[in-house]
Amino acid sequence: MAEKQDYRPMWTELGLDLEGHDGLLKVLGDSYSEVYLHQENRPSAMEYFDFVVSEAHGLRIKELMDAKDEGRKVIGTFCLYVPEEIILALDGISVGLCAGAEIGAEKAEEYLPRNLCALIKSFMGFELAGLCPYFRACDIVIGETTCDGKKKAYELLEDIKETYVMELPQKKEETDRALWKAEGYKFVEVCERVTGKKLTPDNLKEAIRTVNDRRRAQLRLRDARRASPPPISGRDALLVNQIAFYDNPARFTESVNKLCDELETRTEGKVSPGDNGAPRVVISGCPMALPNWKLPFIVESSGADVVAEESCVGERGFRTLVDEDGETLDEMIDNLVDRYLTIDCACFTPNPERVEHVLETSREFDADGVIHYSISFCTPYMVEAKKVEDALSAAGIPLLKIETDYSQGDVGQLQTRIDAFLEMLKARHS
Ligand code: BJ8
Repeated sequence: MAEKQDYRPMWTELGLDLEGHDGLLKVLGDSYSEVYLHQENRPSAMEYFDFVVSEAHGLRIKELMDAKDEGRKVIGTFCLYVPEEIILALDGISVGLCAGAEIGAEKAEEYLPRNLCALIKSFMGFELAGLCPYFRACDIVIGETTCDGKKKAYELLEDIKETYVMELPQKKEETDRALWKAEGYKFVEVCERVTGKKLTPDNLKEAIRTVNDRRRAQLRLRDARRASPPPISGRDALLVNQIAFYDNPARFTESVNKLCDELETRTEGKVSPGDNGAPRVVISGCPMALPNWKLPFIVESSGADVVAEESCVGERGFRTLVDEDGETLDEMIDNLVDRYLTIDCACFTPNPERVEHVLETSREFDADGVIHYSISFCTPYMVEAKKVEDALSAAGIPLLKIETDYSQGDVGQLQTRIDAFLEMLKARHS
């Protein structure tokens, strides 16, 4: 294996706080080892994803910096609604900037209220504390008018980095679709300005195919988890879907397909990292950005299998593909608009599709129960949990509602509640 490179000069150039960053890498390494590397019977193809995580702040950032040296632009995003195809078509590199760790929260709280969603505090804190090389590598960041916390945080981000905010409608009627299409065109203009390239039917068509291929690979991974016992742990599948936001799309797709080849063989031999007959759990709700592994780790360490995530880092992110039949730019933009409006974030009202999707996913994966996961202070998901609860209750599927943040302070309490929930699921079986 090649000798590990010294990335410190690159981090210095990016203006990172080297001491704090060393601390972050140490905490992440320890946590990764506990959550991932101690699993038994993992698919060997997870080796690629272990490598990506180990080089997330090293080799991947170097790739971004090398691409920038060649004149390409890096565009940061925080939400599934930002159409990545347009960035790719213009030879830009899209990176997800949502963060899932508590480190940096103290710095964030100098600017933001304490009682704010941990995801927002985390991405702000990572940047403000000089810990996020992705943020520093970006030429522009793209926000969106989803929840209030994010909207207002983008106003603060503008002081640090060029920020453009897409106006996302809150409903899905004809006028909202027209607004979203106009926003799509405005986004094209912004990306053309930043990249210095022109959107054409050819480059957009290719980008649509590239991103669809990635979604198809993620769908294949999703389908592999329907097996009983599942051939891969929920936390490994989550990790793969977290990495989708950072990795080179074509390389990622190839690696996921390779993993799926192995999973399909494992399924035939009933090889699984979990126990045969373990309760099957779907996690539904807020996204879990890297390195937020807290909940699936507790659930799986308690003897259950997490078989699906009804979340943006999960089903919601790849459920639907963009129609590849468009020929003119306008047809392709229409196809993008239609696909992106199928995303069922709780920021929309009304949002019956999401409730339907939780039910469908639970049935399709033969789930014994659902854990509804809200990040504390995330009003849209916390409120929508009631609709999810009612629908599941009518279908006879047990639900556990969890509200938590990125701290480890409530792990004991979560463990107790999850143990009790899993005991109840097991009792229903016997
Ligand atoms: S499409 S879920 S990525 S907005 S958890 S910051 S909603 S208070 S992340 Fe999201 Fe796009 Fe929707 Fe997905 Fe606000 Fe809630 Fe925090 Fe959230």
